[in-house]
Amino acid sequence: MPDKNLYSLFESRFPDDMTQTAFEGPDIARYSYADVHAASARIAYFLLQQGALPGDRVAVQVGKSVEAVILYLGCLRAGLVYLPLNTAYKAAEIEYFLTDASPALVVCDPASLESIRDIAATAGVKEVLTLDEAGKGSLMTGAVSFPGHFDTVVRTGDDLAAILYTSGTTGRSKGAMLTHNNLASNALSLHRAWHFEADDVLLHALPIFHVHGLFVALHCAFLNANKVIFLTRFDAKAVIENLPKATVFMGVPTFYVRLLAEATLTKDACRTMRLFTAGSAPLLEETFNAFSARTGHVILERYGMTEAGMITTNPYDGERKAGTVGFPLDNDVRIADEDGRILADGEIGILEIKGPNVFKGYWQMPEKTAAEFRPDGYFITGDMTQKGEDGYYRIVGRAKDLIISGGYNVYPKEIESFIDDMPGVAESAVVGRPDPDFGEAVVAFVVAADDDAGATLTAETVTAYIKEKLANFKVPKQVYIVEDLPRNTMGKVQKKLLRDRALADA
Ligand code: MLC
Ligand code: AMP
Repeated sequence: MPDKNLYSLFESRFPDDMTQTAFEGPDIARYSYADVHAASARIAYFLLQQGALPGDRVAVQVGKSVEAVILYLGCLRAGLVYLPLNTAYKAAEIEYFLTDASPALVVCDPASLESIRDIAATAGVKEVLTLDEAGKGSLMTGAVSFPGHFDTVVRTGDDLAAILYTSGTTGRSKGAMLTHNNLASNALSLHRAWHFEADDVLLHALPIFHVHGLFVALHCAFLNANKVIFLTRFDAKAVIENLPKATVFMGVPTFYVRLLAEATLTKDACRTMRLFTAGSAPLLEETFNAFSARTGHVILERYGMTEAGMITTNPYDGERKAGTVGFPLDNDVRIADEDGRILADGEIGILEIKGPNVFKGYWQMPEKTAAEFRPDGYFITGDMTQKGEDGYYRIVGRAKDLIISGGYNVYPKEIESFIDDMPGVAESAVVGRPDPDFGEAVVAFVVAADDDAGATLTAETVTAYIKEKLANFKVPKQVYIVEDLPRNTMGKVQKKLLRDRALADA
């Protein structure tokens, strides 16, 4: 059986001189490719020795460190399925993921060990290991005595490499199953499209529990054994200080808004750079224009999603157009109406895609998977799209009720269900409001119940209630207590009116 393990692809591109730098950064030690290769071997051995078997899931909720990246590589090598979780998730959210994915092992920050151990025990997890932001914990102490050579487990292209949870319009998160082939094909497409070269240096400031920071950015670098300047969090000043050592930077639009707020972002600071890319949310034309005026660099905007990696990109060589996401990568795309009727060029409809990058389906949700694919295999993205006369694609809206705040997806339904369960609440509606920093901000409209708890309900008590249980990026930036929700004659909440009100107030 030919080996399609993604790690084997990376290994085939490792440098002849393995002492070359893989990672360095202001807050971390330097790691060579030899260090990364040996450490991922030790982790692969250790995880298997802990009782995990190839195909088992390893759920990981840890801060950003090089060791966390090496853990991802170790999982690939051991044939384990990597399941990263946003560090902002709270206990109730984690409980859902662990119960749904039934991982063999969990790796968490030592600070959350106690609460995660309880949840893990209920979910039947064999072992909980720890890894902190400094790269220390029982994972590393357990792995250290194992050999630095490991025969990477052979995988077919169709075997799972990772499961990434994405929220759903029904409020229940779905685990997108990504295969070794999905990840490898997309990495190779991007590497080619964006002209990665041997001497590129990637400045990395994204979180590593989502497609953008984990796959898009790191995979491009690994395919050329590039050096990665690894920032453990996004800080605009630190990014600008490190730009003169880098050639490529990738960010969500909020990163660019925050970089532009710094006077030190100048042409000179960008003198070594060859490429800035943006995605995960729409990049405003004003940000695109301000960035090119200030730095002389035209941001390359691309579009993608958890289920498919990157789908379209503006051209590297041709014109990069503001407000567009360019052309399809190595996947077939078409624009259709809600019933699947294919529309003519220029018409606005929902983008459907098919290709080697498109995921295998949602973990243990065959009905949901079937509902999001057409019979001929096209996946329905839910993004309203238009192909212009110039051939460029534009994402003009969303058919799904989704808010993207600072690059994180928030599904109103999840927040509404949560608020509706609060004592004193009759009902609620959650919408997005334009926000200069996060692109969109979450706003909630809440109707108090006609009871004692309802009589004392305030915006502050609603916010505090949500903050205790849900990830902070889901917490509404504003809560309105209202008499009732506007409804149409069918009884459906008129979210547009709520959006207009939130916008007028902003
Ligand atoms: C943090 N907060 C957010 C938030 N991030 N609120 C809304 N939206 C967000 N994205 C909260 C904080 O907890 C804090 O709340 C308050 O807002 C201000 O925090 P901050 O210090 O300004 O936030 P910071 O820690 O600097 O984080 C902002 C950020 C981060 C932009 C750096 O959100 C980020 O790294 N975003 C990138 C997301 C990403 O990688 N997406 C890719 C998904 S993949 P409080 O209450 O504590 O004051 C994908 C596919 C594709 O979509 O196409 O790429
Ligand atoms: P996620 O599920 O976190 O992977 O988010 C994917 C969603 O982000 C897509 O379905 C789009 O709605 C949105 N998205 C990603 N990139 C862009 C972009 N460049 N412009 C507009 N929306 C984008």
